Amino acid sequence: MNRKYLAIPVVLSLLATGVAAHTNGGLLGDIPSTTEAVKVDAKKDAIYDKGLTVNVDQQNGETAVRATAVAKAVYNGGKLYVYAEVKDAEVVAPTSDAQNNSPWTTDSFEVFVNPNNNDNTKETQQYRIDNTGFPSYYTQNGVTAYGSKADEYFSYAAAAIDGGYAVEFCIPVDSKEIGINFQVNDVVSNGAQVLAMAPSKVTGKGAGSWSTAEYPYVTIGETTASLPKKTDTAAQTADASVIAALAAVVSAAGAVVAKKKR
Ligand SMILES: [Ca+2]
Ligand SMILES: [Ca+2]
Repeated sequence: MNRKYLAIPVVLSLLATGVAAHTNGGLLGDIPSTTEAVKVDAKKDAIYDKGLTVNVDQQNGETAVRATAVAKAVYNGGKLYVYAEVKDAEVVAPTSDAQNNSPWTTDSFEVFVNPNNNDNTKETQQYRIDNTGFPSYYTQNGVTAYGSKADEYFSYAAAAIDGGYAVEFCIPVDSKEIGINFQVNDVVSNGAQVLAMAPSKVTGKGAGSWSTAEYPYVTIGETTASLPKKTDTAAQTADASVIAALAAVVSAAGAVVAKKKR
């Protein structure tokens, strides 16, 4: 066969692989857009229950998962809000040294964002909050911002809850589809560490922390989410009261009629 023609299927197959790679990790769903205000305080705003839910319970490598999390996400005006509750049977208070020099060795929760879902690890951004609310932000493109230096990149909060801790993120995102990964860092007092991740269809378990091509992905704002308006609730209550009052009047009138018949 002519070499020129032989090359065509190879090129086509490479193109096909390149085009599909960003979606190979699997679609977790749509993060709905909302106009409801969300407060970054590590308390679950009601709107999160209408958001996307992701179980962060997949092992990374061969070590069985211990701590897991449930993350919920909504999108409002260019900001991705993530609220996660981490179940961790042994929450270890981080040292200042760990926070400032190796924050990945703390009991903490991470969100990785590949902003254009293009599998380019250099564009991937790592957002972390430890169980005391200490933030860290990192890219493989030369940015390391721990503690208050992270303020220019995202907003954050953490709180202790029964059986673990809760974290909440507000992350600027300006695209309709992102590669995303969630990670629980679980340390125990002897210093050992176990990770839990979001599910990846590439690995059948969790994606590697910085293996951006293994990340699952989400769409953003294809759906919307809202809460019932408070005025509607008040009106419904009022309607119910009126109906009850009318029913009482009718019932009373019926009683009068019944009395007259006697
Ligand atoms: Ca909140
Ligand atoms: Ca732990």
